[in-house]
Amino acid sequence: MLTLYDYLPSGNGYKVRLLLSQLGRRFRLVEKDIVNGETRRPDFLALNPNGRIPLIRFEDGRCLAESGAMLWHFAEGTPFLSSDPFERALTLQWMFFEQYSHEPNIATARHWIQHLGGRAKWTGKIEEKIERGHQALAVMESHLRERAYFVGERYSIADIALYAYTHVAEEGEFDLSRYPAVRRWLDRVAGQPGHVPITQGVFD
Ligand SMILES: N[C@@H](CCC(=O)N[C@@H](CS)C(=O)NCC(=O)O)C(=O)O
Repeated sequence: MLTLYDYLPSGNGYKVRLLLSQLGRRFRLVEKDIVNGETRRPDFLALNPNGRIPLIRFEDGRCLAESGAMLWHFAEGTPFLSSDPFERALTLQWMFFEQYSHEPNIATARHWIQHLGGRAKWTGKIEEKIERGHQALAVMESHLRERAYFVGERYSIADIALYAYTHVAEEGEFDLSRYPAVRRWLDRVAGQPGHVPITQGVFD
């Protein structure tokens, strides 16, 4: 069986849990407490030298890190990833946007506020994260004003990648009422068959 090393509040891990759940693929969950440095210990570093979850270990022992790589791998050949070359490139465009312009700001602000001491402790640093996070949300809002999904007018791994931290952005003190098209898209994604909430780690 597949093994997913993960930390349940992690949006990066949630992307993989959500896709596997929607594909009906079973996996074993091994939780790692990132706040207590469990991914920085030798046993885990032997699996992922980058010291981060999520990490997938396949039945044959091979490991795959990076949530986007996992989404791509598991979605290949399924309706969650287009076979059209341009739509595949657009999927990567949004996934790279998520990793460079969205996640480093929105996920980091949320992590600092929720797990690493609260907003006041990060005064002087968090303001830039909030400003850049809003810039990313504004890009999403402008795209979604005219469209239901990010690529090809249907739900795909581009939506999963962006949903993971957007739907919990308010935990990072991002006011989503400023982004009505994003909020409608969040509802659309949450209504997809097989949807599971962020803290659900295993199949019932
Ligand atoms: N680009 C990576 C980011 C992975 C990442 O930042 N993981 C965080 C949790 S969301 C982590 O494991 N942090 C623990 C640490 O750095 O020690 C991905 O998308 O999977």
